[in-house]
Amino acid sequence: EDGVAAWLRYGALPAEQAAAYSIKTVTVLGSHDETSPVASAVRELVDGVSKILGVTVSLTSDTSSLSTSIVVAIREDYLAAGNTLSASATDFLDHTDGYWVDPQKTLILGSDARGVLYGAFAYLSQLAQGTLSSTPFGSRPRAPVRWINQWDNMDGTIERGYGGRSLFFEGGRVVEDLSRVKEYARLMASIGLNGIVINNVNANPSLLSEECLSQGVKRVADTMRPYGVRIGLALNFDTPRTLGGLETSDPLDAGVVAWWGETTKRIYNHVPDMLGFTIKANSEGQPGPLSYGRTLAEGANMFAKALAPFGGFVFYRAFVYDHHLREDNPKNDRANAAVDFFAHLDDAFDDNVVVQVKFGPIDFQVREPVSPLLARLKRTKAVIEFMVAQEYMGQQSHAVYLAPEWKTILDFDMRVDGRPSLVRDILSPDGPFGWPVTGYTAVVNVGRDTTWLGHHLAMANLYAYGRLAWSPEAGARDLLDEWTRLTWGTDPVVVETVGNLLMDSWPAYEAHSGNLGIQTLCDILYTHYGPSPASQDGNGWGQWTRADQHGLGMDRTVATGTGFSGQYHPEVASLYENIETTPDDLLLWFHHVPYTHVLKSGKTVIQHFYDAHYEGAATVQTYPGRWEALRGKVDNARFEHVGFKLRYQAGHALVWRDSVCRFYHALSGIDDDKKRVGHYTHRIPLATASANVALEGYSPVDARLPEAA
Ligand code: BDP
Repeated sequence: EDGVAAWLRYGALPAEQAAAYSIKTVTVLGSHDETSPVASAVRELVDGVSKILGVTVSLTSDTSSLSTSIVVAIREDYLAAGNTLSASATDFLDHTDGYWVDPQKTLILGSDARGVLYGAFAYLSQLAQGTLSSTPFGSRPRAPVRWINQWDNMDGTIERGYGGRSLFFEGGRVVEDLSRVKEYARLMASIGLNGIVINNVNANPSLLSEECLSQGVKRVADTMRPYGVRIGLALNFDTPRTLGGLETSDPLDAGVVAWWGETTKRIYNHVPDMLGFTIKANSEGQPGPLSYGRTLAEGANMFAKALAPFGGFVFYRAFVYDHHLREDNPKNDRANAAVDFFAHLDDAFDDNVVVQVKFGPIDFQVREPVSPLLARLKRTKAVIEFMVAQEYMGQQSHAVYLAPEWKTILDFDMRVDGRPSLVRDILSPDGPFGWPVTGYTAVVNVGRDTTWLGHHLAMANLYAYGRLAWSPEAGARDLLDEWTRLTWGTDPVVVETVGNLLMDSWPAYEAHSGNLGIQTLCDILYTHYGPSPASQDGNGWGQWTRADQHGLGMDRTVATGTGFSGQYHPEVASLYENIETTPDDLLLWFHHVPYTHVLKSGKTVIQHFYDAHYEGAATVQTYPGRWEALRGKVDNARFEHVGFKLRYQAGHALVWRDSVCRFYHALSGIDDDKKRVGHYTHRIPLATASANVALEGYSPVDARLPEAA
């Protein structure tokens, strides 16, 4: 198997289990054209049930043999045919996108067309996992916004993409063959995702050319619509100047306002159900309203007004910060930026503006506290931004299952006004702020590789993201087991092995890449990949570990530091302000301490650093052996692909361990109690290594570090 089918491979059930079903046909009530999600649901059921049960299932309009048919309907059509609904079914069917499945009657109902499709996928998922019982079940999403942000460039590259070239673009235009885009829409719908912004937030204005819109963007929207997936576009703030030939892009300039009005109308001509725009402005060198002396709200509202007649929304990213070093201002802290820039504008945004907030205050690090902005906007709606792309977490060369990290964010209580305010409740219309439009976005970097993400195991992250956006209270392990059964088969050994390995993976990555809240100690200046603790300080992009020979960590307290902890509501603020109550895993995020500071575990910070790096790397060392247990239990092609990646990861974890330990050993001058640092167990010094493969066109160079050469 090559992986393209991902979790929709519909593996056959063992014959004795399949024999328990007598399904022969699919029947639809009501009439639906080919582009309706109901038609997609039917196609999916015909294909999926046939493969899972090893029988030929077909679509029928004959209603005389309903006992062997799956009946599919939108609630209205079901009622119009003289049926009634139980109260429990109504609970789910009263909500947009909700569904109700009665396996005994093989009945799948949706509150709307999309709900029918979600119900069909839920039924197929349980059927394929072998977990379907006769008990009826229903579900409905906690939030209306369940989106993806692709960072695809029009030249076909993907910013932070590690799974091949773009599915959407090549050579400055939308690709001709959109078959993978259709497959992507199927995958999205199967986990409840309903929107996608198809281009990079560092946006190319030429996307808005008439040719690109009419020949390309429209086709993408048409391809994804039958799966209930609507598209949005990321815009470049300066487009009126760079594409429109105007002299300015000032959001209060009448000509600029008119230009965006016209442009928006042009887009809706081609894509009448477009979601809206995602804007990255005044961020990392991108122009924005501040460049014209206007407020961020004035900038956002300009787009909002252009979109309002069409019912569209502006997703305005809160990722606004100054990336220049301000050594003269010790309180300058990138973590403060989102609240500093946005909180005071809470009353200033139009109703169809949604602020898009990265989950942590910095940038998708291996550990971050929740962005305080999520509890500081009240009138203004917000969505959270996660990242399925593992930009800072091994970039899909490493297997790192991210759902446990996302759960630490979603389950966190922000204590707004002293009351329970879990992040996952804030991100729901029935939450404390009652935002009618809120929910989830994630940066996803699927590409043309048959693995989608470059690593078969990385797909667990995409799966879990979609399922959490629908049901944020779901458990990370439960979602993982579902994904494994669907992707690798239902053999309990497979489910157990994959599950245990991936549940170890985020803690292990944190342990060997930057623990105690110091964040991912990767090369911070561009690649964001391998270890580079030295690059963290002395630049404006960095996260400032503030490490010197005495200690490390960033003092973000109100009393003596950058004041960041004061951005939270009082109970959370005092938790982090006080070193005694700050959890160890965020200690160095909030406090600067000597290397000899004693943790709650009784260990010093530096010894914990050494131990965690060795333990984390040791865990990763076990992955190839654990994976080996699956030989013959999963298909060979995917088995080998993952095995290769895990062996690479095991090696790279040692590079991480040694690089970070050696750096802090040299800086602190404090020895490892266990005398490991500097001894590089399991590593073969380059000087003694001999090549066992002939590499044509390469010649050896002396790559030893200067002191060793
Ligand atoms: C950073 C990425 C950069 C993105 C930026 C963003 O390194 O490539 O453009 O985020 O979110 O993490 O805009």
